[in-house]
Amino acid sequence: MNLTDIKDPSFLKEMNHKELKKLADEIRLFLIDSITKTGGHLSSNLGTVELIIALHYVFNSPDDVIVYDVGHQAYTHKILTGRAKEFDSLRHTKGLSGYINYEESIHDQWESGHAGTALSALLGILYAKHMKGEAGEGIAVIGDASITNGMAFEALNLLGNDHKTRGIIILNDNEMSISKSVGSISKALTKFRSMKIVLKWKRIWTSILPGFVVRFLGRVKRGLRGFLQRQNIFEDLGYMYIGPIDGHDIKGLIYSLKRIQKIKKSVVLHIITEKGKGHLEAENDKVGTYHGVSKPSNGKKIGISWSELVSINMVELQKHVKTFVIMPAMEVGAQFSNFAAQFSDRYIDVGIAEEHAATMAASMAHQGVKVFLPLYATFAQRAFDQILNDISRSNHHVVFGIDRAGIVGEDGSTHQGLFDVSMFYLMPNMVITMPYNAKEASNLLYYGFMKQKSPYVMRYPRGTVLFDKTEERIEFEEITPTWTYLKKGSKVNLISYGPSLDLLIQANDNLKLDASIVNARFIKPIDEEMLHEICKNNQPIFVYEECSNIGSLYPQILKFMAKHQYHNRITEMSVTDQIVEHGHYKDILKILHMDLDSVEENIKAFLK
Ligand SMILES: Cc1ncc(C[n+]2csc(CCOP(=O)(O)OP(=O)(O)O)c2C)c(N)n1
Repeated sequence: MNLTDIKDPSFLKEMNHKELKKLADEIRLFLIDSITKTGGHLSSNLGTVELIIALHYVFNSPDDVIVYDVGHQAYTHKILTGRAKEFDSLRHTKGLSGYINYEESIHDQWESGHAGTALSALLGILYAKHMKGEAGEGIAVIGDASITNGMAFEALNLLGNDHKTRGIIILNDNEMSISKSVGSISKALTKFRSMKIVLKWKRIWTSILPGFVVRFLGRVKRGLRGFLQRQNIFEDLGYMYIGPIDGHDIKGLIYSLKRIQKIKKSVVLHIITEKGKGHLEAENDKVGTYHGVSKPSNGKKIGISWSELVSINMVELQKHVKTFVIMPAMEVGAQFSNFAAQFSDRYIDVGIAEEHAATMAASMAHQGVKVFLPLYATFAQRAFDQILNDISRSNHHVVFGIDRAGIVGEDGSTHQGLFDVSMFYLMPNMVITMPYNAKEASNLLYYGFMKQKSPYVMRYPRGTVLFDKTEERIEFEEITPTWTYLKKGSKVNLISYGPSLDLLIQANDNLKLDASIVNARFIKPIDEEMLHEICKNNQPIFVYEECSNIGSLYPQILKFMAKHQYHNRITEMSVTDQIVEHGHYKDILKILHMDLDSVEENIKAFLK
């Protein structure tokens, strides 16, 4: 069938199992073809095709609400709810979002992007339905890694004990987070999976053995299932546990979901799926390379990612000081596999557990261990309290690598790294830095570990940085916690930090400004000495920050000027109290009026 003709999922109800299976094959081919062109979450979506078809076949969305944890595995849901024709714009500026998106469809009823929220959302939906007197089921799809999240357990704890509220949890178990799932819950799930072998053999027994033997083996199977279920954490928490079943068998999925419709209790349906199914490399990927793929680029990649640069530095740093790395589930994105392999005794992947990671880091620091905690800026938000209470309040020397700081591009509003400066700024004792280039990254990291005694943040963006790893060597130099001039001029002071400084350098060159360009690499605390020097020269001040300006550097400079009665003209460019959608980095800068043209226009207007 032509997938682009689909308007809503009602057509599925008329299809038989064979036709549904054919549809699954077509969707899978469509996904592979389209994601490899646009980029996007490949493996997770290839693993959920049959499940989502079965869910929309059995239930009636939007009256029955289907919630997807993270929302990165829901492309089939997008196709079945009429969005196939927009897939060529997936993750592009003003195009289809890569996640569940309220604006796109009435069938999208829970946006998240961050892992572990689906079960709390499910409870919210069920309680709201009850209060509004609305009929309809609530179904949450959650992966085996996301269900280990603290938040997921907080919701599991409540729903299982709530006998008036009935929710359906589909545990989509592919043994993978982005990389391999970690921890004892993952191990326990592996134990349930052994049931799958029993289930697989059933079809063979029934075809070759006499009836009385089949009946006997059926009893053994039920006994075995009963035994495993009794030992099952979900049963203990008050759920009916069903499974594990093959998550690629549409007929079996429909059978189980229909059975579940008749059960009054909250249910956990455990399905086994294969991440990347139908794409050979993605199926065999045990590292996580195919979890999300980028669109092919024809331009030559210049430099390496900031993540890789930091990871190379951390390896090199071990020659000077032993550090421990706590990694919350982002080994591949943070490019730490090499560190993990070389220093397995100084490294732990703690899973999707940012809050746990922060508190664990605090307690290791309290024991005198030097700890590195890499967090994507957006996921650091999850651990706000732990960072504030356990690290900042107690002044523990934890070094944070805040990755994907700034506009992240294609992942969009749930993933933008625009709030970390504000978040860390308000925390006492916290030092916040951002390197302009590769050399400065080495030095700031070295400073953070060797000179600093307080919690210390080095933030870096998603893009690339000039560094030739085949030619260049990492060398650490001692630096002072001060700002630097990239250039001294006499007409205006342009202040920024990180790679954004390049925009100011270009604007200065293009406009022939004769500006002083100030690298505020220590965002907190500010370099008061240099600020006095800058303010005393009586020239105007222009501040550029690729983050929310609420509680960022600019207001600190204003406070400093007010305190010391400086009256220089001053203005800024930054992200102002708003949500920033997905799209190409450069497009988003333009939309926000923060691109080079806008910088030049603003500076010209300011200096008139
Ligand atoms: C709070 C938070 N931390 C980290 C991530 C990054 N992340 C996105 S998907 C994912 C793995 C999810 O694994 P699982 O739940 O098993 O689903 P699968 O992709 O395997 O289907 C991670 C770690 C996130 N989205 N949210």
